[in-house]
Order: sequence, then structure tokens, then C-alpha cells
Amino acid sequence: MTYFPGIDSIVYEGPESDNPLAFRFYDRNRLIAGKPLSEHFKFACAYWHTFCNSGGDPFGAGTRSFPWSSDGDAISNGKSKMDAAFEFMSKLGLDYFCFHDYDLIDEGATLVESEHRLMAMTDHARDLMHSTGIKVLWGTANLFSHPRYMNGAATNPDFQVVSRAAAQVKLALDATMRLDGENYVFWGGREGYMSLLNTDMKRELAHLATFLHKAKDYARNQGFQGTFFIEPKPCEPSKHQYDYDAATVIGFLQEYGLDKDFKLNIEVNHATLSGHTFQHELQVASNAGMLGSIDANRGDNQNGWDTDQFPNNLYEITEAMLVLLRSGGLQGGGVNFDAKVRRNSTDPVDLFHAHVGGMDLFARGLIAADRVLQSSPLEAMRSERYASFDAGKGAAFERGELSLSELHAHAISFGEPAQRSGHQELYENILNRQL
Ligand code: XUL
Ligand code: CO
Repeated sequence: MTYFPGIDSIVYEGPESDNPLAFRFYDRNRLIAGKPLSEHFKFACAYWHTFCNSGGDPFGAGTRSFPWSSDGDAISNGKSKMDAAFEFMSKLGLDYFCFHDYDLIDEGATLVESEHRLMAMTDHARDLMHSTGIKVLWGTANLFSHPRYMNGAATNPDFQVVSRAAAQVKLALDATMRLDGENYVFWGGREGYMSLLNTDMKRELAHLATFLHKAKDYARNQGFQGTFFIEPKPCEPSKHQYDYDAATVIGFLQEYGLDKDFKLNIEVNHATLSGHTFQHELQVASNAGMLGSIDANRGDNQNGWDTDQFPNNLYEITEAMLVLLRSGGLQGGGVNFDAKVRRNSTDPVDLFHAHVGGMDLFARGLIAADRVLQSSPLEAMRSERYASFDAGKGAAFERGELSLSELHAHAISFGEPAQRSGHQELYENILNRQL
């Protein structure tokens, strides 16, 4: 059975190709900084957007009909969706996918039934993974859609809901481990509050930390060696989400002793919603040695919500790839297209166009960033700005050896520092020239 007839395997044809279903930049074996592009990115498909989202929005129904059957029971529906998913990923050359537990199959009426369903789906996935070579970048639990989580999951004021969420995470971890998932994600969509008036924030944060510790301990005891990622986002659906941005999450992980096992999954549109750039969030994570993974997408400059559009901004992605190359790559994760085609993009081929564009964009950005680092003066100019710390008193300051009084004495002997331009426009031009 073919779900995407008329679409062949998508291959690299080079920048001159006029075939819309070909890569112009993503040559998976091309070496950049000593590593093939496919390894830099570990591109992943987001199961939820691509195979579950029929295009509904708060104002209207779904617009897309899927080419697989949904007339059978939950397990047979889940299997045909999964067969289509693997055909899609194979044709695109996507090496990985990411999933929520109930993307794979509808939640059952009870936890026991859900576990049974997840076992059936992971059996099926194992077969397909074996025959295609496609792997799991990360799994996660959907702790935000069901009404029981309306007041939060791990941070719910009711212990019974917290424990119900923990049970669900156990099943999602089991499913991820059965599929040899390389990582596991926590995105806390409802871990936050709608009003501080009814919220004990300190207590909720402590509950969240305990919850994460117990999940981590369980998985480690089962032999899971992957990384746990927290995915920051400032709001939506909560008015305020506790995992607001990278800096907030890093502080939380350090405060509660989770920083050895957890790293960050940085999403473009979440970064911009929190008032930062994507590259800023990557840099903050990288500074802490916690740049784990990326959720690729983009927002809309005129909208203040999470539009999850496919990425297409070369300048933004090239700046991001500079951060990535400087920090030696992602720690354990990859680039997951947490993005959806627009509601009026209703043909199956639109899903292919979207991913081809995203993969090509990241490849192009990485190649350009590598050129900036290797054959432009940018790195040397940036280092030169800090040259006064490389020797003498500046180096002593960096080592923490100068007291405030010694700094005072130095300033008096040196006199007024000369003005030194930051040359921002020149840096911008250098980057632009490599695009
Ligand atoms: C929501 C979001 C999620 C997470 C996984 O904004 O990004 O899809 O990536 O739960
Ligand atoms: Co995401």
C-alpha cells in the first residue's frame, strides 16, 4: 500500500535544480567541520504535526484528510498511520522522529488499556524501524491535552492528578526505551499558572523537581542512558509557564540538582515568544554546557503566538548555526521539525515541500556559518575585541587575581580608555556576504 503515490525518494540535486521535490543544499554526506550534514542535524519529523494535525484552529474545523484509514479500531488506525509515517520519512530521508505517547495511538479509557495500546504500537514501530533504519530522537508524554491536566500535571495542586501524570510518564518512558529512543523530552505546557491568586508557586516548583527526579531515577534504573531535555516556553497554554526561557530552566535545574541529567531543547518560536532571539537561547544553553536539541520552526513577526511555521529565515538560521558550530554541536539531540503546514496547505505534497524547505534551510545556514568561521575575518575580529584580557593585567583579572583596589590603581595609572567601535554593521555585512 502506498500512501503518497507519485512522490519518489527525495534526493540532493544541487543549487541549480528546478525540481521542487529535491534538495538544493542538504547533501547528507557533505562534510562540514569534519562531520556529515546528516550527523550535524539528525533531522526528525514531529509525529504530532505531520500525522495527527488535520488543520483545525479555534475558528474552524480541520481541512486536511489523511491518506490512511481511520475507520478501524484504535490499533489498526494507529498502525496504518504509522505505515504512512514511515513511508513519508523514508521518502524524505528523515533519519529520526519524535512523538508524544498519544500521537502514536489514541489514549485508552484506562491506564491499563493505554499501556496495552502503546505496547502494540511500539511492537509495530520496532518492525518498521528495523526495516527502514529510522530511529527515535525523543519521546515524550502529552500532559496537556486531557482535561484532567487543566490545572497542571506535575504541578497540579491535586496529588491524585500528579500521580496520574507520573503514571503516564512511566508509560511514555517505557515506550521510548522500547524504541531505543535517544532522548526524552519534558515540555511543561500546563506546568505554570493562570493566576497567582490561587497558586503556591514555591510548592509547585518543588513538586516539579521531585517529579523530574523520580522520572529520571526510574529511567536510569531501567538502563536508559539518553539525555532528558526540558523545552522552555514562556506561556501558551498557561498564562505563565515555569520553564519560561533557557536561563530560567538552567537556574531551576541547578537549584534542584538536575543539571547532570537534563539539558535543553530550544525551540525557535518559543525563544521569540519569550522576547529573545533563537540564537540567544542557543547561546545561553551552550554557555551552561546544556545545548541538547532543537525544535525547528518559526513565528510570525506580526503575531504574538506560537504559529509553528516551517523555518525559512536564512539570516536567523545562519546566526543560530554559528552558535551551534562554536559549541561543537548538539549534545545528544538533533533538529526536530516542530512545525505545521498552514491550514490551507491541504495537499499531502505540501508536507513534503515544507520539510524539504526546512532541511535545505538548515543545511544552507550551516554551510554559510562554516564559511563565516573558516574564511571570513569575523572570528578574528571578535577575539581581537577581547585581546586586552589575553595578557598582563587583563589576564590577571580573568583569573580573579585583582582586587577592587588594584583595579582602581590600574585605572588611575592607565587614564581614560580610548574609544573602540563595536563595528556592528561590518559584522552584519560579513555575515550577509556568506549567505
Ligand atoms: C508546544 C511544543 C510541544 C513540544 C513537545 O509548543 O513545542 O510540541 O515540543 O511536547
Ligand atoms: Co516543541
